[in-house]
Formats: sequence, C-alpha cells, structure tokens
Amino acid sequence: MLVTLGGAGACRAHQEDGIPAAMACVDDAWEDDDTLEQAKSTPPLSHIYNHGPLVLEGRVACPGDADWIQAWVDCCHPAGAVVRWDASRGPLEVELLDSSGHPIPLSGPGDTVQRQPGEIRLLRAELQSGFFVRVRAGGAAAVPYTVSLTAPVFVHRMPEDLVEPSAARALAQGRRGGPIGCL
Ligand SMILES: [Ca+2]
Ligand SMILES: [Ca+2]
Repeated sequence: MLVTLGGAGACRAHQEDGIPAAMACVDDAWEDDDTLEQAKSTPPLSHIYNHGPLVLEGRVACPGDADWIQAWVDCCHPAGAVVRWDASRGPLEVELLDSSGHPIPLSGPGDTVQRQPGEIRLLRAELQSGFFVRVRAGGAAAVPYTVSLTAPVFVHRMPEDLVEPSAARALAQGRRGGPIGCL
C-alpha cells in the first residue's frame, strides 16, 4: 500500500498497512489532531497571565501522524512552546504556525529558537490571537512527549465560551481529564 513520507500530506500513515512501527503505535487521547482543520475543531488552549505555562503531558507522536495543538494568546505577550522528550526515542520536529498554518518567524528581538535532542524551545517575544504548535516524529518510532505551552490571557476563556456547551464538557472531562488551563 502506498505510504507517503515527508511533506505536508504525510499525516495518515498510521492508518495504512505495512508499517509495523506505525501500526504498533499507541497514540494519545488528543487524536484526531492531524491537521489544521482538526485542531481548530477543539477549543484553543491558554493559561492565565503569570500562571503558566500550561503543561500537556502524556502526548505521543506516532510516525507519519502530525499533532496540531491550537493555542490562544492575548495581545501582545510572549508565546510559544517547549517540547521535551526522551532523545533516545528519536527526533521530533516542532514548529510554531500562525492561524493560517504558516510558520511564524522567530528571528525578531527576544525570540527564542533552541533545538537540541530531547528539548525544543520555540518562543516568540510578542504574539497575539490564535497560533498552533505542530509536533511530528522525525523517525520510525513513536515518541512520547510533553509540551509546556506559553499562551497567556488576561481573562480565561472557558471551553463553554467557544463551543457548544455539552461538547465542551465532554472535551474537558473526557479528553483532557480535567479543566483546561490555569495551573
Ligand atoms: Ca498524537
Ligand atoms: Ca495526530
């Protein structure tokens, strides 16, 4: 069966036959979050100003299956993510993307780009509104990882404000194991 590797269309390999490592991959509870559109279907994540970052544990990057995380930051604060994992599991590719899915430049004053095995830090000195963190396994093995998301807001947006209430409660309780946000 045809399996594409690399490039923007490489999100579906976990559903294809013939890749033992991918078939064996036990993905996380945030699936499906393989595309910009899927990420937009769940409420954006954020935390109250000075009470971050928001730590997302128990995530898994399956080979060929991107993980998109939607976040929201009020203007104009530092925002971004630190992704940590066991480097012996293989590489991870991490990017910050704007609300259209385009890479956010991280070349301005105060921006941070640090990529090393086991930890990638991508922080923009000033950001506003919605953005995405995209995590992809760079090798053939599943890579468990943790995201520390910096996305401060002054007034916390509860999921109920953003989507239909019952769906929001199901999301908050079933998929994330508790209230979203403030630590
Ligand atoms: Ca995943
Ligand atoms: Ca995914």
